[in-house]
Amino acid sequence: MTRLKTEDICHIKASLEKYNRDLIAKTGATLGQIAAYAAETREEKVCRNFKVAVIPLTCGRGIIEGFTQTVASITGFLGFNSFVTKNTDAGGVAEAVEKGAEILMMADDDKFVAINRVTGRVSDNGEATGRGYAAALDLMTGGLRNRNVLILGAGPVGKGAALALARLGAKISVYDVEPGCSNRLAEEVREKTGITVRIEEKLDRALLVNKIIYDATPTPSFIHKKHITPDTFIAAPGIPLGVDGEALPEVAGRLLHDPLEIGVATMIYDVCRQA
Ligand code: PYL
Repeated sequence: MTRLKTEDICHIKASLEKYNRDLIAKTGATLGQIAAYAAETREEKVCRNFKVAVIPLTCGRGIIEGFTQTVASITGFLGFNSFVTKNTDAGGVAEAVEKGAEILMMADDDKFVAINRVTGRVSDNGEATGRGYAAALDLMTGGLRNRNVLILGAGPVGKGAALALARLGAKISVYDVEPGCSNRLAEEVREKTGITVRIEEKLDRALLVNKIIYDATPTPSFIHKKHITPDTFIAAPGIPLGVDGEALPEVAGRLLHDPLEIGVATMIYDVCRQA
């Protein structure tokens, strides 16, 4: 997982309205509707009475300037009363509870989680981001049932995507620089969904024959103009973007990519959806 930098996220708060309009143009759905679809619920069945506290954690490589404020701006945009605690770490958790927050969100270097301390629901950013982008891709393509989708990267996001895409009825193939990771992903998908995942070993060939691509890698600029056709669709939660600068204009209208928005929206709907 790529560690975000302040410059990756500092634009988000001010451009949420525009980003939401972009999503509607590409998928026909708002950020909230995409998150509701990914959380297998509907917008009106999400309880917005829960108060959300985002807690800065100083452990490991420490605070990312703007990270917790950006997370709170996304949950606020979705209608949740949200705040960033003044205190960090344990003090922040105590402050969140003392201020009556039912939803606690926090990230260290390895995990970013949302916790509903009333219902006990927990959502993990990696898995939620994978599922959120699968939902958005399904909407953008008009439905993935019986269509081939190439997943690049068999990490937590790629795995979350594969399980969600399997449930959407897509035909899945996966490529990872570590073939062992692809095998493990395929094994888990078969166990949980009975769906067979095809393992790709040649990246360039896989990119040339697949029209629907899911980039869950931290690798920059490996998807080139030669890989793009007028009916290419790309979901790219991976940071940095895998589509290179020359190819970007060719696919911009059929590309989904953001550093936090779809993942955070799916997390908060996961833990706030009514039973
Ligand atoms: C959760 C993001 C999504 C992509 N990369 C992940 C990342 O950058 N994780 C690190 C988050 C550290 C946050 C820091 C803070 O400001 O509280 N502990």
